[in-house]
Amino acid sequence: MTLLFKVDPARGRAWKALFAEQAPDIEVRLWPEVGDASDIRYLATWQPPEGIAERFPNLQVLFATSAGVDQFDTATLPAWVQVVRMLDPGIVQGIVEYATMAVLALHRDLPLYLQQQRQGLWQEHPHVPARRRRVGVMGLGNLGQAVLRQLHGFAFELRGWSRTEKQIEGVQCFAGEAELQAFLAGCETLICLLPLTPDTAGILNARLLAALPRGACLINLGRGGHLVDDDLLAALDCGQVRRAIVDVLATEPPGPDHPLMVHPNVWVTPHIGAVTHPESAFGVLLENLRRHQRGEVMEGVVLRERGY
Ligand code: NDP
Ligand code: OXD
Repeated sequence: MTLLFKVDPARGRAWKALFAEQAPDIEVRLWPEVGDASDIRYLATWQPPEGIAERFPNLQVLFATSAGVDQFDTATLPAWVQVVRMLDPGIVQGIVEYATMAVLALHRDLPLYLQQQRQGLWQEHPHVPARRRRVGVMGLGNLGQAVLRQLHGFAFELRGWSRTEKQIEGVQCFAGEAELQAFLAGCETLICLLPLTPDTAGILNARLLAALPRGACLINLGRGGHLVDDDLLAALDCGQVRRAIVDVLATEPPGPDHPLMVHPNVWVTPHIGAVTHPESAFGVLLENLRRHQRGEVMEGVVLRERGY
């Protein structure tokens, strides 16, 4: 049972050490030292190599080391290869921290106060209590729901949107295209935590932004492919969107003069919303390997026809 990691060298060494210590029966190899490629049953990676099917004829499971799997072209994989996304509790923690930081920064007008400080200005603005701020989350999966649980503690008025109907305590839930406009109409701060699929590509566009209350804020933690950059820039420039915080861009890294990088009302971070740490992710990966070895269903299996 050989598991190949194609990850950065430091993380690769950490994964290998964890397996050697806690699951020595699983042989771990680190890319590019593949050895006999026909031994490889499991591949764990963020960026897959070209031609997986031809290169690893006995591959059974492709484990993403990320929660998102849009970087994999599943159409090129044989039908028997299962694709599994990463359900690392460390990723959940990272996204909850980032989303909370971003929502609170916008709620407490931090960008404005920092700008004032640079201008030497000591000026207070009216304070709106959290219970009168409406925050919405697109994507009510592992991450979206964890973010809502945390925000519930601050008493924000919460709503969420997903493909299928949900019931979440303290959250007004909306589902599907038919309820999207009604959902958006109550999002003064909108957080995108959707997976990138053919259905969600470009979803953060002019039509969607126009459906938000005037002066709303956007936080994109999903993928750069969700956002139509020019539509956001136009919405910022006309005041429909007040501020945006984006952790992901369609092309990463962007050039230093990317219009979102230089816009005064946009904060950009370099895709650091969450980072997979071998220490926190090891338990879930090992449990899935054991499940697969026992012929059981693994956690986080991607449904190819759904794209997530
Ligand atoms: P999940 O698969 O657990 O949840 C996805 C959610 O999106 C589900 O609620 C699903 O609806 C909803 N959804 C999918 N397609 C649609 C659609 N067409 N219309 C409406 N809702 C839809 O994913 P996670 O929560 O684990 O992760 C979400 C994404 O977050 C990842 O795919 C990745 O892109 C991004 N991410 C970003 C990180 C960063 O560092 N910035 C880190 C980690 C993840 P339903 O429940 O009905 O199926
Ligand atoms: C992920 C990410 O999907 O880091 O895990 O973006």
